Amino acid sequence: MENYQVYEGEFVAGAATFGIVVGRFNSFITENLLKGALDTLKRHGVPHANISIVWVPGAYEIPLATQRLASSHRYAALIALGAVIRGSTPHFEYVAGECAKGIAQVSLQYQLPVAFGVLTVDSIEQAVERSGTKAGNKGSDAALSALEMVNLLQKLPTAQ
Ligand code: INI
Repeated sequence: MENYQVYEGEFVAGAATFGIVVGRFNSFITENLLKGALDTLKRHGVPHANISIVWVPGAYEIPLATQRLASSHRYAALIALGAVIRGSTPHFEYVAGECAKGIAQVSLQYQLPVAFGVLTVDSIEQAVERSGTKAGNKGSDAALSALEMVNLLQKLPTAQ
């Protein structure tokens, strides 16, 4: 890779501050996503004082709280955690879709990493698998991507 400029983030937190927005709906799942995210941040040296946790009613409310945190300019990255489980209701499509779209908008609007740790699954079993059992913990994965993106953005060139 000689002569290329290659940019890649490392899992280095430094003094970075993190905001976590977590949906209370399906809290038996989201509490485990939160545990995973906190554990990962802690293992990478982020002190408790550098982490804010915001609970919202459900995934639909995550974008607004995320936007508020982003507009405070106090955080190096945000982590969105939630569990949208399809079940038998068409509600799923609206909640999951608006949540994902809103989070992406906030991230681009504020040029801020907002990690997407919102499960969108067909069943409770799948949600359990992805929140700390056999398919890992998507809260931990989201925290890792937040750490990586914070570090990457510190390295990437900005407009002069
Ligand atoms: N919220 C979730 O976080 N997960 C879900 O699975 C869910 N379902 O299925 O309805 C859900 N609904 C609530 C929604 O996020 C809002 O809190 C509610 O509609 C009030 O605005």
